[in-house]
Amino acid sequence: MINVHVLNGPNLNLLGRREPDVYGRMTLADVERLVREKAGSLGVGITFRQSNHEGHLVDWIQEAGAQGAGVVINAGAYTHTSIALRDAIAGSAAPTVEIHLSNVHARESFRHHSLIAPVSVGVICGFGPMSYLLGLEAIHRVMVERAQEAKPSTH
Ligand code: CA2
Repeated sequence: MINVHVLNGPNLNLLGRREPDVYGRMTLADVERLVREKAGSLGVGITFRQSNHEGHLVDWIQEAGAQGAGVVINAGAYTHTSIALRDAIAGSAAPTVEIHLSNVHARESFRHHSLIAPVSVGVICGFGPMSYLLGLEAIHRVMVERAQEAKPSTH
């Protein structure tokens, strides 16, 4: 079975409770419900976590890699600052999709640069909670393709 760890960084625990004009009214628990629903239809196992602490996110990326799982990560503001997260993604075997609720490119210039994008398979941003579902679908397809490529050919 394909397993995906959906990781959420700092302040995302506040989702739905502050800044609804930027991030919408759904809570992180609502987003988790949507992700689990979609994962059920894809037959994907989900681990869904949030932390305000960089080191926890590093530990969880390493854990996903060690388990052969994929990662969908909304690293929040650490996206723009964290060499530690970049190194964790680069050093783990976990294929990773970076996601954001907001369109970071339509916001302040300090949000335009991601330290983790170059070590991720791809980036999805600007679709609100749907970014999580698109990220899940993307990582699922990448992992299915990679598993097929790894199989010895029958002819
Ligand atoms: O758009 C995204 O998903 C972000 O990753 C959200 C981060 C921000 O630093 C990134 O540039 C883009 C901020 C997460 C803070 O979430 C809050 C949610 C509700 C209220 C306050 C903060």
